[in-house]
Amino acid sequence: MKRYGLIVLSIIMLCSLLLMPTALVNAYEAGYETTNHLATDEIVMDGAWSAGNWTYGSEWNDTAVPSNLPAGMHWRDKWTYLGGTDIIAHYLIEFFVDNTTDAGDYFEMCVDCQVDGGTAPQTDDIKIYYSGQDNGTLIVYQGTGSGWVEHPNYTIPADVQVVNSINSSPLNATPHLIIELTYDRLKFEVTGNTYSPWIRIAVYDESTATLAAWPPTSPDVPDDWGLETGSINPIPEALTIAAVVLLSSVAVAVSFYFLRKHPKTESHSAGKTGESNTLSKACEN
Ligand SMILES: [Ca+2]
Ligand SMILES: [Ca+2]
Ligand SMILES: [Ca+2]
Repeated sequence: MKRYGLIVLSIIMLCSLLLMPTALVNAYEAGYETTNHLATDEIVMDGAWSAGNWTYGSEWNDTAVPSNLPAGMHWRDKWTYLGGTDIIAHYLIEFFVDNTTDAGDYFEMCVDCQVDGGTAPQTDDIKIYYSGQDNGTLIVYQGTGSGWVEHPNYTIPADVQVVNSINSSPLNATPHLIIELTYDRLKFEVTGNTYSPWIRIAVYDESTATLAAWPPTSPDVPDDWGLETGSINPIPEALTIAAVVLLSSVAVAVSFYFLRKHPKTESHSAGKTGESNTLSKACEN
């Protein structure tokens, strides 16, 4: 009997050890990460890169660039204090393939406010959903444990605001959809201790039936969203302007090399074109 008990105890301990990594590692979709820095400048909500006297030369240069951005889509974010203790999050989303204003266009951002994941939206999870364009319909949803219902308590634009335009930008000279989103973190109780929620951002163009999502996962499965790590520090200028200068220098150096070493005798392939980011329309609310 004693031996039997020891065997059972050993099996339990072994199972505990095997389960431990799952329990300890707070998993999000691997490879999808960014840092949300304290803004150097507060944005102008006009759905475009606003002209102005910006510290880093433009409205959205004081931001990090997320890893693994999908082809055809770009987003970045920063945050500000507004009137004391409120934490205001600001997002820029650009969708290069969409230059049409369609009723069926949408943008959505899911936020796991308490970073507890799950296979379905929980009550701490929100989804900011904007359909159409140009004063489109903006709704904030809250998880129920199995799906989404409209959040019972929010006001526009005090708690959440979305403004868009079809415009050119420093990221792409061809006019395309540009979205600016601002929302009050404390209103929706986003991770009060760390301000590092899991999030998912997606845009859909009805005209081309193109969905681009970061990560390319379901809006209904918090376990599969990416990580946004909040930082109380502004992004070091060295990581923005200097990085652009460095990349430009490398591009110039590479161009110079090929011009010098391979005059006329070789034709260089233009390279692999970007893969289509046309995905099936995974989920429409
Ligand atoms: Ca702006
Ligand atoms: Ca469109
Ligand atoms: Ca959650």
